Amino acid sequence: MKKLLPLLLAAVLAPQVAQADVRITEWMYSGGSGEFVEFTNLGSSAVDFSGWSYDDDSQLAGVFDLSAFGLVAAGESVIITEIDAATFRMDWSLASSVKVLGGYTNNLGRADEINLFNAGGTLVDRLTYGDNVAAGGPRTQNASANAGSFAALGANSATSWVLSAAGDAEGSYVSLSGALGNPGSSAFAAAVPEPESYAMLLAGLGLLGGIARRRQRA
Ligand SMILES: [Ca+2]
Ligand SMILES: [Ca+2]
Ligand SMILES: [Ca+2]
Repeated sequence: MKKLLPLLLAAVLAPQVAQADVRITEWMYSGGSGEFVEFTNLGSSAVDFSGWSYDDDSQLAGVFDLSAFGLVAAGESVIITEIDAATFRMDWSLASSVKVLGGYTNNLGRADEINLFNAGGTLVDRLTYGDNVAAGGPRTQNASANAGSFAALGANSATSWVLSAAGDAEGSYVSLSGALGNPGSSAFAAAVPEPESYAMLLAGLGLLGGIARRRQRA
């Protein structure tokens, strides 16, 4: 086990980096010019969205095709919204370079779920929320929500998410239609764990291994 652990970790960590680093980074279920969801590539290399898809709480891969996002650069945030892309960009004063896919019809509700799938149909990230149900989380009506910490990203814990506020770390602002949010960027894109974080993770696992060995001896 002592020798196997580093090999296992290397095998598990290496191939997953490219897709595991794409996260749901913002959502608003109602208000403004229309609901939206933002995905951000928090990794250090581009991710090809060909064949990737989105669905709400029916959890089906392939429902809303995200292929048109193409190659999403490291740190880039992309958006899906129910209205058309041009209207969304105008409302939020976004540059034409910000990738927006409009016209999805899943219609996120007050209690719902955001599911992101890769080309193989494997779930990449999920966020289940509902301020009026057990899942919890903020009510994202006319204000979007952002993960309260880096650890909250990908954790599917809506209660760890916070509403956008003017002057927050995400640079949230009021859209022309009066909604509050920060579509098109994520403050967490600049906070990707560095290699030393992985070293800390490995050290932590080593510590656990040590505890397990001591228990075995006891
Ligand atoms: Ca909605
Ligand atoms: Ca729904
Ligand atoms: Ca954002």
